[in-house]
Amino acid sequence: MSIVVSIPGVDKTNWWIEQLQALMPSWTIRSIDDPGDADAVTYAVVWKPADGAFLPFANLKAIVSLGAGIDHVLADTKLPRQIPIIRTVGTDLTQRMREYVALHVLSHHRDMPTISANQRARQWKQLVVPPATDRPVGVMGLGNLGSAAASTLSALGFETLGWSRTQREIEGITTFAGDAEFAAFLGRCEILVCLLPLTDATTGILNAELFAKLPKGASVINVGRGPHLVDDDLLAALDSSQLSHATLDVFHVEPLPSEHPFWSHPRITVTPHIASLIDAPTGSRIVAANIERFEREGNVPDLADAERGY
Ligand code: NDP
Ligand code: OXD
Repeated sequence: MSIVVSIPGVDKTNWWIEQLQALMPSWTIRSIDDPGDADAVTYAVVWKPADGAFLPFANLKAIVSLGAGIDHVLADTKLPRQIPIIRTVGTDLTQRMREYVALHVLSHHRDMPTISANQRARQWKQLVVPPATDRPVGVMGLGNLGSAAASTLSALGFETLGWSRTQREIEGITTFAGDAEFAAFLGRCEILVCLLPLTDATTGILNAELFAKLPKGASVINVGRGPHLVDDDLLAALDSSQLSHATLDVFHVEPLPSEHPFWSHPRITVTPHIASLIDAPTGSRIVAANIERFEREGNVPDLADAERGY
């Protein structure tokens, strides 16, 4: 009965091993780089595992993604496709995402970037913006995180819209579904939040064509994944003032390379993939509970659908 942990960075790996071991004393929990008896390994707990990371483990029962997204697991070209993938989600993840989305939507809504620039220039300019009730904000992706973010925005008073693959009903949110309703949704979003999973269908979805469908001067917040965004299309849309601002938490390459133009762009806010992180003390409780339940029942509610890609 053994579990391997694979997370970039020795300190983080050790942090998770320590926390998990305390909760699961009957299990042997080791780094994937020093797994001991590979045949005894039945679970792998991972964030951005190396390509082929699972090949040594013939008796894996499940792979645990240390996050809501499973794209980093599916990216493995040698992934044993039949192994179930368990997502790690929970109230902390949802709460942190609610906070991040509220913070940045409010910042766009009240034009904080301009107010901060005015302060640096010692300029007293009173900007008048509409109340939130007259500011339509759209959330792409209405899953665990998107629906929580949308409900938070609605509670703040924003006119809130949401778009998903299949039709969803969420109190206080005007919902749209699928390709057929995408343009109608986009046409109303003055602030657009991307909380989609990364799949073949959503890669590159934040592109020139989409930006052109938003009201002129709209802003974009990408908290999904870096490859949702076509970087050059964003820069062009900001240059032409079709978009006024973007907040980006996720990038094609992370950490964002120091020479990347996003770092110094006056109308881009960069955050280092911190919208909603899972910490080991809380996250390990969710991981341990999921593994123990999977052992007992062969299933957990947080199982991802690898065919669907999320
Ligand atoms: P869920 O799987 O719970 O929800 C995904 C949502 O996206 C669903 O509403 C789904 O539609 C919708 N969706 C999927 N594909 C499409 C499509 N082709 N067209 C329209 N809608 C689509 O995911 P979570 O809410 O838990 O997480 C979403 C993503 O957020 C993660 O995959 C990850 O990439 C990102 N994330 C980022 C973090 C950060 O710190 N920046 C932290 C955590 C997650 P339907 O409802 O019809 O299935
Ligand atoms: C996640 C993330 O997928 O942190 O949970 O990005």
